[in-house]
Amino acid sequence: MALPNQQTVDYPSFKLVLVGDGGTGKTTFVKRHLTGEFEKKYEPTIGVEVHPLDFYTNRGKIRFYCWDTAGQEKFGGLRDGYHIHGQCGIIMFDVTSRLSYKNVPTWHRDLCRVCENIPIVLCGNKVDVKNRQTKAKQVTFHRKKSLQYYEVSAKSNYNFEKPFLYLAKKLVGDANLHFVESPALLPPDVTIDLVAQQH
Ligand SMILES: Nc1nc2c(ncn2[C@@H]2O[C@H](COP(=O)(O)OP(=O)(O)OP(=O)(O)O)[C@@H](O)[C@H]2O)c(=O)[nH]1
Ligand SMILES: [Mg+2]
Repeated sequence: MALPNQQTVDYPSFKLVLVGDGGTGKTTFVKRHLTGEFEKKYEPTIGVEVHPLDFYTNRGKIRFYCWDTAGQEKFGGLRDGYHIHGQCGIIMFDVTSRLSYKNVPTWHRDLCRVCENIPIVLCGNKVDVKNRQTKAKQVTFHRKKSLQYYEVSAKSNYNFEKPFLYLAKKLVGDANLHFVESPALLPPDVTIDLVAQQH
């Protein structure tokens, strides 16, 4: 059964699976793209929410069907069942929660078990927070597994397009692909002071 937001489109579309611990900011990140809003309240995702995210590139429009899955075990629903036919992935952790980084290998293993050889981006979210627990140089998992790593902040919009651009390049097979028009965003909630960040 096709849901209204899953109707097929006449431009390339890809299923993107978004995983990571509960509270790392997956839903917030998706909502930023969809509506430009920043959700301050934490409401755990139950099961999965699927959202189409469109991007304009120099080679035309592309769509990611973003499967925003539940990080909390008790709300996991079908879990691995949501990974089926995934064409790319984002694994998100929270740089203010050491545990969420520690759990990255498990999310990676579970995703790769179902989707072999898909491009995956590791995202360390909430880099706007001054007291981070996982510093950039402590993030090494992606090197062993040849994933791309980006530091992001759904709150400040920092690097918010980077994961999508990386995946789009891989999926389309064009390293020169670029986005031509940014989706409208509300002004960021905070301005990020990168110099003050301890990397
Ligand atoms: N400071 C800061 N807070 C953020 C950022 N992104 C998300 N948050 C907050 O983190 C909390 C959790 O966000 P969610 O997006 O609901 O987390 P989730 O990963 O979808 O969690 P589950 O659905 O349970 O898996 C919310 O209170 C957000 O406001 C960020 O970049 N910076
Ligand atoms: Mg969520």
